[in-house]
Amino acid sequence: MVISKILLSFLLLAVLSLAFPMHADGREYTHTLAAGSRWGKGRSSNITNTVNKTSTLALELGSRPGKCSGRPKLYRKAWHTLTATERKAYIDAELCMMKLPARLTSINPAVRNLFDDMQAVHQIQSDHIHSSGHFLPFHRYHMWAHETLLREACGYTGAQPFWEEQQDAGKFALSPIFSPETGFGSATGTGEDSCVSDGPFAGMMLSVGPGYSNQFHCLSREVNETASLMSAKVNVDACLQLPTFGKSWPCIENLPHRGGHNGVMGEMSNAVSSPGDPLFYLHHTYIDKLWWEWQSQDLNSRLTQIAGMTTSRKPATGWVLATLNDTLTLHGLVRDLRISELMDIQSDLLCYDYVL
Ligand SMILES: [Cu+2]
Repeated sequence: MVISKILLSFLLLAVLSLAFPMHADGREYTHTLAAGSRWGKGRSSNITNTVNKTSTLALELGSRPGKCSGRPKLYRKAWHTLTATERKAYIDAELCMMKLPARLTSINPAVRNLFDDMQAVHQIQSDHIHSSGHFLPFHRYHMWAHETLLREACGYTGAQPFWEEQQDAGKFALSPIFSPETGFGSATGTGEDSCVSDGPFAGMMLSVGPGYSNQFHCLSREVNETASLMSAKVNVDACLQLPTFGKSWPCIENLPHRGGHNGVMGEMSNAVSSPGDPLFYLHHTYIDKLWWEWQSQDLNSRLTQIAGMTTSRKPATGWVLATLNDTLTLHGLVRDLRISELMDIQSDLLCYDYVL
């Protein structure tokens, strides 16, 4: 059993490294889908010898007393467990975000609405929020802001759902998340550009992206099951068993994180402009859950563990180590936060939890 898991893991990594060669600078941004802009950057070689423990995470997750006082905690659930009514409420709130006026035309004149604002704040910071110590904290912050805006600006009363990707690995196209009736529509779009053509986002056009550009283009998807295998449980387990943030974060970023992005392809595979696909928020909430599962194994030490640098490339002035004191910004969509304020999802500020 253990041996076969290890073999499977080696096999997966071998297949995937062939399918997704790493780029020297980690990412490549081109304007054609075929040419890629896929998530790259590999530091995955250190994970293959750690798959021999079974997960005991479920026992350790859950509420801690005395936290989140004064208001009800939000329980984030997997999309496939939501009722049809809950799914509709979430999609309706997302559509509402797309109708609210933009706030950040000063940082990107292409934004048309609040949904675009959320894409623009990711686009403009893409270079330092990926392949850096800020990767997991920034995206936790971005997901929390999304949830907060859905609730405060659009009257949504639920929590931010996530996509439990490991159970769909290798068969993304069959996931209920792509249902045209109760999900996000088209696993693979139509036409030369693979434009999403059914479901609530059928015909959706984006004005931010692709990549760092701002060109009117359709929301595209083109599920790739070779890439979606990167989201396999064996990889997730391997990442969660790594002993330090400095080891676990790159593993999460390189395997399940890339699996979700490149498995969906289209806009999702663009490292810079991927929040143009509403699915982005369910994907990154899942990635946030994985980080929390890792933290939950030893909260005493892991609520304060950070590692890596503040950027993905060496600045002219030299590398800077990421610290808990670093401030992250969403350009005023919600207030700036220090990484230390983002470490505990059960704090009074964040106040959410994951339902397994
Ligand atoms: Cu990102």
